[in-house]
Amino acid sequence: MYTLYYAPGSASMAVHLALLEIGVPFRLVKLDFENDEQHDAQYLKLNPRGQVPTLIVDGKPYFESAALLMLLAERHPQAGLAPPPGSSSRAGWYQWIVFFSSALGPVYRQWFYPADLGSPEHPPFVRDALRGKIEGAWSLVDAHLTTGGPYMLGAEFSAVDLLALMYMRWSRNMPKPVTAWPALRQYADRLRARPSWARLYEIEELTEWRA
Ligand SMILES: N[C@@H](CCC(=O)N[C@@H](CS)C(=O)NCC(=O)O)C(=O)O
Repeated sequence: MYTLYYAPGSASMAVHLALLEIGVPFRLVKLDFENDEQHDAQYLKLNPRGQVPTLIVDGKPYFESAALLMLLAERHPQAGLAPPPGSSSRAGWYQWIVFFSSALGPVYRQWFYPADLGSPEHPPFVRDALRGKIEGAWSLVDAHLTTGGPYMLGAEFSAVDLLALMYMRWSRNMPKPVTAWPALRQYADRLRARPSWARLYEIEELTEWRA
């Protein structure tokens, strides 16, 4: 039985979606960021960064959303979240998972957590630079989907799409949300039509950007 430590709508979302897609039993532990529960001494023993997600697998804690997606896809091959090892699609799978978690993950983190860069609010030039990086990454994905869609790996849905969906949702209140790009809009709609998305919204009690 897996245990997922999560906060609604946060970086735990992709892992939560993967568990729902797989259909395996799991236990959820919600952390209250308002009360800074992610920095409780007990939790820091599981995740020394004081962040979500943390996934307990066979009694041991692991963190980093992209790594957890890969781990789950590998442990549950029947769920079809990863193409077969050694295939060319698998190479693309690695590429896009690392792309999202390196080109978008840290930049979003800086966008939402100015304190990470030492100030309560970003000065305009930092905000513009972060915005430019995020929009640049989404433009690249939009161009890729236009010729290589409908999913990131073409015809095959995979864990990459769950990671992309989480990051797409985070753009909803940004100056240019992903829905402003035509191929990304269709891609988001396609992924948001999956039953796992509706179930996630119920469990995490989310409202914004449902469909
Ligand atoms: N690279 C990490 C980022 C995790 C992360 O930044 N999580 C945020 C929520 S989206 C968090 O736990 N924030 C609480 C905090 O930093 O105090 C991942 O993808 O798992």
